[in-house]
Order: sequence, then structure tokens, then C-alpha cells
Amino acid sequence: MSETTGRTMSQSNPKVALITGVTGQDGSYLAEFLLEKGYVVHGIKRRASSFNTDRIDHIFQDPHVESPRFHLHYGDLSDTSNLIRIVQEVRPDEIYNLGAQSHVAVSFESPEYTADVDGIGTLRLLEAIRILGLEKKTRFYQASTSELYGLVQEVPQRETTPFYPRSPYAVAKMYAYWITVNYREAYGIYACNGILFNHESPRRGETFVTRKITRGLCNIAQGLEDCLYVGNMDALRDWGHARDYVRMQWMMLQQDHPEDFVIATGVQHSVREFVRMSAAELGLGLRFEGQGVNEIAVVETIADAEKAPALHVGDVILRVDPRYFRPTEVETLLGDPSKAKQKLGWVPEISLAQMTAEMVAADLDQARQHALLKRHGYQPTVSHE
Ligand code: NDP
Ligand code: GDR
Repeated sequence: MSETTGRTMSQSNPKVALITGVTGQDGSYLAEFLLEKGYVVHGIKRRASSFNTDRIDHIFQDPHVESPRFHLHYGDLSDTSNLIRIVQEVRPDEIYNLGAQSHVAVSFESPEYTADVDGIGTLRLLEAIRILGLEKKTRFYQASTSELYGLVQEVPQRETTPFYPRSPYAVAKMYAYWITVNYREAYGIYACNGILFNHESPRRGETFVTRKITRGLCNIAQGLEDCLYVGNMDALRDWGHARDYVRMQWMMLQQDHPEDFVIATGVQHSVREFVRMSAAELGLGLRFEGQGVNEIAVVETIADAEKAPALHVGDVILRVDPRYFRPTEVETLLGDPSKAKQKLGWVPEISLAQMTAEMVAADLDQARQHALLKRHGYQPTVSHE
């Protein structure tokens, strides 16, 4: 089915979607996408001691105005009664379960919490559908991941490739994957797994490697930081753009029958290559020296003094810090999105080069603002991992 021929929806009877993880990267793009399609969108956000809605503030609709189509509910994937109450209140046509402790490295530090939220949280939502008798009404999307492939058994990875998870995060997501399949088979729920490979954007969390690199290099170029510290430079990933990938999440719920799909670009790059590409966007040519923990990146050429006023040829702007190595690493991931292309007509529209340019432009803009504040005597806070 093509993107334009989804299940139909009338203006007077809009479809209702519930998104967990609406404050995250994907949740924010998906909420935008569904609102543009005419949906009523409900999102679950966690209570935090400070505002955590930066990514969705631009689509916030004042509940004091008449009939807003975007609603937020406090909730948590670890809280069963809260989830049941929200699903009961909202009675969604579609649930997108995007909420998760989504950082692989952090999952080694908080394995039990990750299992509870990412694994059992999925079960809680599926049970809510069942307890409330919504099996025939509510379609369910589960944010599954290429991390399931872990120690890869086949290249490229497709829907039939065996899993070999390599982190508490991936193991928790493996439970979520299979419980989604099981509830589809056992109770006839329209439930799908999107096995998504890495996808990024200017809204990517600052501690994931692409955003850490674009943000770090921009800060260094503007004199806000001296050096970027990263982990495994040889890791290979299949990076796409989040905007392309949320479109596919919706498409998966518009079919006649529920199925699982790999979503990827089919192209792979190393972390080092991503550093080089990001630096090039800033007009910087880099030379990589040393190996493993001794690897560094040195500025070799500067093409645009305005983008990088703080830098000189010969500056070391990147070093490897073993603190960012993982106890078990996923060295290489490369997806085969043929099934999505054939069955859904989905192809990614935004290239890695375009995405890198967009991310660097956004981070450079922010770094320039901070640099301006600094020049005028303010001390902008630049957070680090
Ligand atoms: P983010 O980390 O940006 O967003 C995660 C969201 O989950 C945030 O809204 C976060 O809230 C929320 N969340 C975290 N813990 C809980 C909890 N206990 N209860 C309710 N909500 C919670 O992730 P992405 O947007 O990048 O990813 C979306 C989903 O897709 C995740 O499940 C991720 O594991 C999965 N995935 C992501 C891929 C990627 O490359 N981006 C690839 C494959 C799968 P808060 O804002 O308060 O922290
Ligand atoms: P990943 O993304 O673990 O693939 O999970 P991340 O960007 O964190 O790491 C990608 C690769 O880069 C290496 N790396 C570093 N990673 C981080 N975060 N910080 C560093 O300094 C650094 N240096 C090198 C990592 O070791 C790794 O090999 C993401 C998340 O969005 C998951 O939720 C999602 O399921 C998968 O993508 C698909």
C-alpha cells in the first residue's frame, strides 16, 4: 500500500492516536506527522522536576482554546494502573509505543529499570488493550530495534535474521518484540514490530553518538569546548533520518494485516566517517592519527573562518575515552529494507549527507548563540555526558 492510501478517516470522525514517548525524538516527529494527517493525538509524558517538552512545545495546543487536537497526559510505562486509565479514557485507534529507556550504554548501568520499562512496559500496554476489550479496535506499534541483531548472524539484517542481543536494552527489547508477536497471534490484536535501524535528526538526544559529534564539533568550532571525547570509532551503523522513519511507523498500522518490518537505509558508515562528514560541514578537514584508545583527530584545513573562529590548524579536537566503550559492543549493523519497499512502497527520502548538514546547521546556530552570550559576559552552560 502506498503512503497516500491509508485507512480512510473523515473530518468529523478523526482517528485517535496515543503515543508513549511523545517528548522524545521520534514521538515529537510522529505527533507532528499525525496532526498533519488530521488525527487527534494523545501523548504520555513523564513528570519531571523541570520542563521536558522542548521537542513538542511548537505543537502544544492550549487546552483553554476550543477543541485542541493534541493532548498530554502524565504517565509512566512502569505504572500499570496509570496506563490502563489513560487507554480507557482515550480509547485510541492506534497506540505507538515509543517510550523507552533508549540508551544502550545506560542500560548496562540500569538494567532492571530498562527491563521494566522497555520490556514489561510493552506487556502492560498490550494487557491494557486486552483488559479493556479493545483487541479489535486498537492497533499497536512496537518500537523494536536493530540492536536485537547485536552480534550479527547475517549481513545485511532482514526480518528473518536471527537475534543475538548484546545489552540489557536489547534483551528487554527482545521481550517486547516477542510479546508483541505473541499478543498478535494469541488475541488477534493488530500489533506490529518496526525493527528500526539507527535514525537521527537535530532532535536526537545529545548523548547519542551522531548528535554528540555534531553538537560537540560546533561547540569546539565556536570556542565553547576544547575537545570531544568519544568511544568506539570503528562502530558501523546504518543511519537514517527520524522523519522518514516515523512515516513508516504510521504506514505499518494502515495495512490489512499486521506484519513486522525492517526499516533501514541499506548503507553503512563508521563513527569516524560521521565525524569526518560533520567536520566537513563546518569547513574543517581532519587528519586521524593513532589507533584504538590513542586515536585523535587533528585539524588539517580550515575553509571557513566564520564557522570555526576558535580553531587553528594543528588543534586536536577529538580523543578516544575508553569510558565510552561498552561491556559488549555491537560492532556492525546494516539493514535490508527490501520488504518495506516492496510491500509498503517505503523508501527513505533524506540522505545521510542531508541529515548531517541539517544537524550541523542546527547545532551551529545554537553554538553561535551561546558564543554571543559568552562574548557579552554571560556564562552559557554547556552540558556534558
Ligand atoms: P528518545 O530517548 O528520544 O525518547 C524516549 C521517550 O521515552 C522519551 O519521551 C522519554 O521521556 C520516554 N520515556 C523514557 N522512560 C519512560 C518511562 N519510564 N515511561 C514513559 N516514557 C518514558 O528515543 P527515540 O525517540 O530515539 O526512540 C523512540 C523509540 O524507538 C524508543 O523506544 C527506542 O528504544 C526505539 N528505537 C530508537 C531508534 C533510534 O535510532 N532512535 C532505533 C530503534 C528503536 P523523557 O523525554 O521524559 O525522557
Ligand atoms: P546505539 O546508538 O547504541 O546504536 O543505539 P549510539 O549513538 O549510542 O551508539 C552508536 C555507536 O557509536 C558508538 N560510540 C558512541 N556512542 C555514544 N553514545 N557515545 C560515544 O561517545 C560513542 N563513541 C562511539 C557506540 O559504541 C555504538 O557502537 C541507538 C539508540 O537509539 C537505541 O535506542 C536504538 O535501538 C538503536 O540506536 C538502534
